[in-house]
Order: sequence, then structure tokens, then C-alpha cells
Amino acid sequence: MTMDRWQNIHSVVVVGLGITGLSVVKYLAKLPNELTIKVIDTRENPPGQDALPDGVELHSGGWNLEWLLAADLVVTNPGIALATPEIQQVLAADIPVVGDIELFAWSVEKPVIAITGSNGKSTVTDLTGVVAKATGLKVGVGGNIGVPALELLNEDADLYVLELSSFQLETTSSLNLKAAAFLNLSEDHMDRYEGMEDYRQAKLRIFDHAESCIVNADDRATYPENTKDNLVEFSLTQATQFGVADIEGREFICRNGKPLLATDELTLVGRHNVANVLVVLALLLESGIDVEQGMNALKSYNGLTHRCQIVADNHGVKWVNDSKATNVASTLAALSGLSLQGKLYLLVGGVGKGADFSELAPVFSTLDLQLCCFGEDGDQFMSLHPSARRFDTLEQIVEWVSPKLENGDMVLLSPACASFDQFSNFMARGDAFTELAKTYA
Ligand code: UMA
Ligand code: ADP
Repeated sequence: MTMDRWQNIHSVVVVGLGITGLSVVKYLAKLPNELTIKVIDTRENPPGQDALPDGVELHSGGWNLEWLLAADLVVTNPGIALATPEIQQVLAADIPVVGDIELFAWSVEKPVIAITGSNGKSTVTDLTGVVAKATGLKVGVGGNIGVPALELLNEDADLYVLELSSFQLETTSSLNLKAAAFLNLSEDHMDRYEGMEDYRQAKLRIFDHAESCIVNADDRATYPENTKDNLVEFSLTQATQFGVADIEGREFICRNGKPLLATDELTLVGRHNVANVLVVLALLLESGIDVEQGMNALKSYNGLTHRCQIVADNHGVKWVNDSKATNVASTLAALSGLSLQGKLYLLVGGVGKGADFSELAPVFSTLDLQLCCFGEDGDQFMSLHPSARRFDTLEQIVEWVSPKLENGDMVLLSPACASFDQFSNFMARGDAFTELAKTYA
């Protein structure tokens, strides 16, 4: 199967290094057919260049059209948009352009589960992996969550669970899935897409070769255009295959009306996490996995770092790191799950990615709020609440805030923006906040 795909491919150009590009190069170098591998990265000093295997040429700091147009296959990093003029020239020359997930699809021989959506992907991916492992399976968990999919093929596994971004799905066309979930759709990455429909269509590609398509009945944008008989719906509000029901005064997560567990048994907090758990169960049960042995792991799971995580709790003041909230919907989810006794100091800002933040204003107006705006697009939040105050950095905010804090207050970093203006990624931003919280709490 794999070799057929490669029959007429002798020269491959990998565009964009980073952890994806590096995983692609290493994977290509191990294939039995002797490929010529070249790498282009438009950055002056691309991450991963020191780890390139011998014999792989690198062109950095710009494009190299000659290399691109002489290739039999071009493999792009998810950070490179297909709309990039140089990539458009490659496509116009009938040279196939794929991403790392497509290469994974060509190779993988075990069942795969995949998850996409605007928010909750990493939580659902991680928890699906945790529960599947607890049932005794060997599970490889990766994709957009931070472990390149191709790296997973280095270890033996019974099942793969992949988080897929719209960027990765754009360049994937033959991934067979046991079960696929599209969690929700809200505005994100509007700097990369022409509009919401374009972004949605990229995500819908997850269902192209899925045996079971899990969709959110509370968000019709997650449904594929052509109704399929393999749709499985979940909902927090309607009777669907996977839903919640009140049974003698207690709320249960149910499959076809039959209770699986009570929501009060979950350690995870927030309604959005109940939805996430519905999806985890749908993915596993629809893939034919008996989740019984994984139920304790599901109940005790307390989430990934950087997602609404309490990082300091001193003198009655909670410091909460939700650095992974990189769009409006995720910040709204954090605010809707709050149980607040005092004032909320909310830290917002960073790279806005062309988003419209006005949706936050009505929610802000219901809170006892001090809004602290920072980073490149901090100004865009200034009109959303009368308390808004402008800072350059997280450090400046925490210095100003800490003498004011009283019992019952909360300091919440849920920035609704990407971090790349001031940090290498959302994890570095969350770590910086956590350090400050530990110093000032
Ligand atoms: N870039 C260039 N020129 C190049 C190549 C890249 O300018 O030639 C820039 C692009 O702006 C790009 C950025 O570099 O956006 C990122 O490239 P990278 O080297 O950081 O990429 P990787 O390290 O390979 O990380 C990628 C995903 N990054 C993106 O999709 C931007 C990671 O998702 C993913 O975890 C990793 O592959 C493994 O699959 C990150 C992400 O932000 C966490 N994803 C977006 C999101 O979740 O919202 C989709
Ligand atoms: P993703 O991988 O899609 O970015 P994460 O699980 O990392 O998703 O969560 C990102 C942010 O979205 C966090 O701030 C988290 O609290 C919030 N979130 C998690 N699940 C949901 C959901 N189902 N709906 C809305 N927001 C969510």
C-alpha cells in the first residue's frame, strides 16, 4: 500500500521545519526507496535545523521555487497556508501537496480516532487516550496536541488518537477513521481563512473517510453537508445518542437514554467539559471499545495544564491559568464556569488573529470585573468594559494587581488571543503567569 503511493516519487520538498517538518524528514529518510529530500523554511533560523539528518539540504530565509517546481511531492507544515502564492504555483504545476497527516494516513495500519473543532480538541484527545489506555490498549496520542503524528508510528500501538487542526485537515484527503468528532465551531484563525465557511469546510474534511461521524446537535455548523447514515449526535440540551438526562434528581451522561455515569462523579468542572466527556465516550464506544475498565480514569481526570488550571490559591485568592484560551469562545467558556466570590481580575490580549471581541462585552458587564489588557492587540479590548486598563506585559499587570487583591478575588489569565507577540507559545505564556502567581500570591 505504502510503496504503491511512492512508486513515482523520487524527490520530496518539505516546506516548513518545526517539529512537524522534522518528523516528516525523519520519516522520509527511513523509507526504503531512496528519496532526495530538501527542506525550505522562510524563517532565517527555523526551529529544528540542527537536528536535520545528513544529506538533507536546507534553504532558509525565503522561498526556492526551483526546488519546489522540480519536486514530485511537496509536504507542507500546518503553519503554511495552501493559499500562499508559491504553493499555488506548485499546485498549478500538478505537483501534489500534502501534509504530515496525509503521510500518516498512507502508512498507518491500526485503527485511528480523530478530533477537530474550535475548542476542546486537546482535552478530548488527551482524555480519549487516557481512558483507552486504562482499558488495557496501547495507544498513540498526537497531532496538533504537540506530538507529530508520524512520530507515533515509531512505537507499536493498538489505537491512535489524533487531534487535527483545520490547518492539518486542509492537506489531508485519505485518512480512514474508526470515529471522528467535530466538537464545535467558533471564530478563530480569521487571519488564515477567507471567512467562517472556509474554516468550517476545512474542518469538515475530518468526516471524508470516517466510519462514525460525531457531531454536536447544539452546534449545527458541525454537521456535514450531505446527511450521512453514520452520524452520531451529542448534546447537552437535546435527546440524542449521547446526552444528559435527569434521573431521580441526579444528572447522568447517557447513551441512547441508558445511564453511563453521573456528571457529579467527574472531577472536570464546567459544562463545556461535560460536552467533552460525551464526545470521549462517543468516540470510544462507536469504535467498539469497551470503556468499562476506563471509567475510573475518566472520573478522576482533572484536565490538561494551561486550561482553567488553579496555579496558586493563597489568602483566599485564586490564580487561574487558562493560557490555552486563544479565541473568544474559549474565554467565554472559562467565564461561564466561574464560581466567584470577589472581584475578577481578567488578563486579556496578545495576537488577536483578526477576531471580533465585542461578544465578550455583555458577559463582562455581568461580572465584578477589573479588565487588564496587554500585548500587541490589547487595545482591542479597551472599549469592552469601563474598568479596562492598558499594560504592556503580564509582569506589569501582576505588579499592579497584587497589592489590591482581597479574599475571594480571582486573577484569571484567559487571553482570547494567541501568544506569539511575546511568547514562543501558549505554554510559555502560561508558565510565565504561573511563575508570577507563585511569586506574588
Ligand atoms: N513558518 C514560517 N515559515 C515556514 C514555516 C513556518 O513562517 O517556512 C511559521 C508560520 O507562521 C507557522 C509557524 O511558523 O504558523 C509555526 O510553525 P512551527 O515550526 O511552530 O510548526 P510546528 O512546530 O511543526 O507545529 C505544528 C503546529 N503549528 C501550527 O499549526 C502553527 C502545532 O500546533 C502542532 O502541535 C505541531 O505541528 C504538531 O502537530 C500549534 C498551534 O498553534 C500548537 N496550532 C493551531 C491551534 O491549535 O490553534 C492550529
Ligand atoms: P483546543 O485544543 O481545541 O484549543 P483545549 O482542550 O486545549 O482545546 O481547550 C482550549 C480552551 O477552550 C481552554 O481555555 C478550555 O478551557 C476551553 N474549552 C475546552 N473545551 C471546550 C468546549 N467544549 N467548548 C468551549 N471551550 C472549551
